[in-house]
Amino acid sequence: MNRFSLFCAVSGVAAGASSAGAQHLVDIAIGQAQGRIATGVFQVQGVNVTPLLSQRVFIAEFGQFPGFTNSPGLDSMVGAFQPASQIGFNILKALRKWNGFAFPQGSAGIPPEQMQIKLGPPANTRLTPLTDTVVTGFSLAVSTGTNAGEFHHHPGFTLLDPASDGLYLLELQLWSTQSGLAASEPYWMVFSQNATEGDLKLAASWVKENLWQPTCAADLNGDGFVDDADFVPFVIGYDYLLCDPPGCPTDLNGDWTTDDADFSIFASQYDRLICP
Ligand SMILES: [Ca+2]
Ligand SMILES: [Ca+2]
Repeated sequence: MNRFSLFCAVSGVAAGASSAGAQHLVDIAIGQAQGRIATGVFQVQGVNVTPLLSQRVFIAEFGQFPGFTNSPGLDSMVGAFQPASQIGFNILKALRKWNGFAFPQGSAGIPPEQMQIKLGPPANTRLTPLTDTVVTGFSLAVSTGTNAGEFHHHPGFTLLDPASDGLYLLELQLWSTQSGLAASEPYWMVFSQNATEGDLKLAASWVKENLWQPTCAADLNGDGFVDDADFVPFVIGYDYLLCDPPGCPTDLNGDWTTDDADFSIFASQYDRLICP
């Protein structure tokens, strides 16, 4: 790729992307892709913000209050969903605790502590199960009026006693009451309770490699193809180099930077065009 084509790719972004609106850059971006809800992150593209719906592992840190956080929240672009429809979540598995090497997936890896997810009235409270069973979560409304079609909420996550320091893993899924819109693929949130940033990143990379196992990570907008629409955000991530919370779709090999190693992966998937 020569510098001229890089310049064209980047300068085309500002003209083509939609208005930034009021999205929270640190939130989990959600939208529709290939007939289902998809998760990702927001990327700054010039003066605009665009969701990259191709991230399924997110990091979070307790501590707004002890054992509590409501960040990242869930946010979409205006018009992303049917106004007044509801989007809810499911807890897909029991909580897991990092053992320094892995989040063990057997029952032995389930800690005695549970995590609470809550927003609004008491009925909107759920606890992680103590076995690997699905817990149907509560749902929240997609906006009407000025920001019609935007979904932006911040459920609170509380680690209950006997909470201890370390890293916890939550496996979730989103669903919608919008006709014809299928539930999301599973996504994962890795929570730090006084863990180091290095350990948090190590654990999140483990989840990507062992649980998510993406087969077409270079499809950054989640449309099933790896083409020029993905090259534009890849170049922006490459120029920026670093990854920010809650995740980094352009870091294709999970080392928390976007560099030449990721470009090699991107190029090989770009040549293939269609995701497997
Ligand atoms: Ca794509
Ligand atoms: Ca990388």
